[in-house]
Amino acid sequence: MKRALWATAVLCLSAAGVAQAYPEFQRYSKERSGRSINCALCHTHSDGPEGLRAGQIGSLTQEELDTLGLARQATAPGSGLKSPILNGFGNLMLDELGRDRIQELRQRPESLAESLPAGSDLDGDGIPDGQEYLDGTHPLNSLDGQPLKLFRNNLGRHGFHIAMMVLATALGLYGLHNAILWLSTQTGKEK
Ligand SMILES: [Ca+2]
Repeated sequence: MKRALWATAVLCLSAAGVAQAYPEFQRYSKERSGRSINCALCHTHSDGPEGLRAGQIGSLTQEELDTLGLARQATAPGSGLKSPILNGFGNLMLDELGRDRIQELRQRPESLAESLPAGSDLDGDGIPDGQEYLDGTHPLNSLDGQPLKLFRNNLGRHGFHIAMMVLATALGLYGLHNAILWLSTQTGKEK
């Protein structure tokens, strides 16, 4: 029964031209970075919007389907709508660009990064969302980023703590060295 309802929903959405994903962005990111990128770049489910699993159209409640319909009509930016089949990055694209601009960018996916807000960093790892798209790393996973960039950002953030650890270690070694020297001296006196 649920499968029949899902099939009906997909047919309706397909008729409205809204059931398909936009693979151009995934393809571009994958080709540019050489990394393995799937639909989870923008979608809730890694296999994309069509199916019965969580985050796919077939699993949506009527209320979520209504929200999906509204989100698909968000042609202009700033709608504030959250599509239930998109993740935070997909919904950022929808809210910042609107559907018309996203459709336009499908023809030149290399321009997506510069179209997103330069300061937006959804996972807070210090690498902007647009750059993660170009790098082929996930903009919602703070552990997924180019190692050198993550190292540099972490060093910048935790530089003070790292300096204190190095200082404490150096002082500890200095103290240990002096303690060994003192023990050696004492041992020599006893002989
Ligand atoms: Ca990031």
